[in-house]
Amino acid sequence: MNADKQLNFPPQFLWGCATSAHQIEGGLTNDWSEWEKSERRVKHLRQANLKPEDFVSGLAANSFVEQNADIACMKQLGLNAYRFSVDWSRIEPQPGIFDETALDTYLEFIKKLRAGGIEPLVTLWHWPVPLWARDLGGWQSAKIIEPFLRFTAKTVNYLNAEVNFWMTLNEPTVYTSQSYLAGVWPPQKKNLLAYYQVIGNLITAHRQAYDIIKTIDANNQIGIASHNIYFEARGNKLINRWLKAGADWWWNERFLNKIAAKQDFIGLNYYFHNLVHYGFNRRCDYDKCSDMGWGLHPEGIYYLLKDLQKYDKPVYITENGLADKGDQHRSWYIKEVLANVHRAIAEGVAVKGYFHWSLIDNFEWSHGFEPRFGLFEVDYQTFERRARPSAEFYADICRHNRLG
Ligand code: IFM
Repeated sequence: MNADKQLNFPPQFLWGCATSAHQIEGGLTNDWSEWEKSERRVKHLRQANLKPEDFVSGLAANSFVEQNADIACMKQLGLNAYRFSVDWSRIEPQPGIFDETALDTYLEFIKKLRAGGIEPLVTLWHWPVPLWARDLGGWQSAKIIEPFLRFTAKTVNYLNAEVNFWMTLNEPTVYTSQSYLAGVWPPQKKNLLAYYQVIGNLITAHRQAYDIIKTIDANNQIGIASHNIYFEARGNKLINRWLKAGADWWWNERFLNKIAAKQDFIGLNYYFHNLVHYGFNRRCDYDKCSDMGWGLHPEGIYYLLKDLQKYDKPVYITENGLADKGDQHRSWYIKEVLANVHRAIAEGVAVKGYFHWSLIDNFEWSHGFEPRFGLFEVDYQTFERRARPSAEFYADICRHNRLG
């Protein structure tokens, strides 16, 4: 793919960045914040010779307070869109009791975005749940659905005048496999039945939330963020093509198919390529790797976008990025990914926006603060944001709606 010539993007293309509440806001009390400090977690980290305090989200990037600093970063980049999530535990700290001060803070933030010409995309659930919802059984229990819908209705009604794009769920397949199959994330289960129960409850929650959000305002555009992996059949061998087809169905399509009638757009989060053979290969034997050892394979996004054409819906790339503290590969990766996005658009895929993960450094879940995904570096002592060189590279693209 030749990314060196000038490539123009369609008019009204959304150029954004993405973040999530638990990873940047700070000061949250939810199932994740409790788990970060739990005996089991602390013991595990100590056994691995790691300092448990480096893995507690705490004040994170203090973004709930540092709204203006984050908006200044967006303006420096020339963004016209921003994807972020609200935190359920902050909005509904007790069942049925809503904190309107928290909602007002989100509303004020969104109004500032709008005043700066930045379109908000609001994610309702990006993984943590309130402690009282955890105690109902979390997403494993169907009892969580009604409270989730209540929270959805309250939040959407409150913010609706300023928001057109809603995302109900972030990466349901990642959450479910990490939390209920691999046992890595809270509640650390390794249980196939629980896994299926959670998937089922998330599907129901999305479908019903879709109807609620549409009833509040028929113009609302609603989707989820789907974490799709580019599975490539090694050597294009028949057996590997079968394996690929199975993996595509299991990981990329199953959830999207179940909610196909209840989504106005598809949100694609792209990070991984996987060379499929008798095993599944995600090792870092690529030319370039992120600080997390994830192989960088920009072409994968082209194939995933082509695959999404069958849904006949607009596509927003709601996340794509890398941990790269030294900013060695970020500009190259953005350039190559966008050249591949452009190629898909030229071949008819209705891609309407790109959101880089992430605006600023953030708390990377079980990996703590070490992975640095930000176009802006965060000093966790002072909360100062400092542009990495790739921020200027991305800004040039956003300002001109053009690569090169
Ligand atoms: O940080 C995460 C985000 O919360 C969900 N998508 C992948 C990102 C990088 O791992």
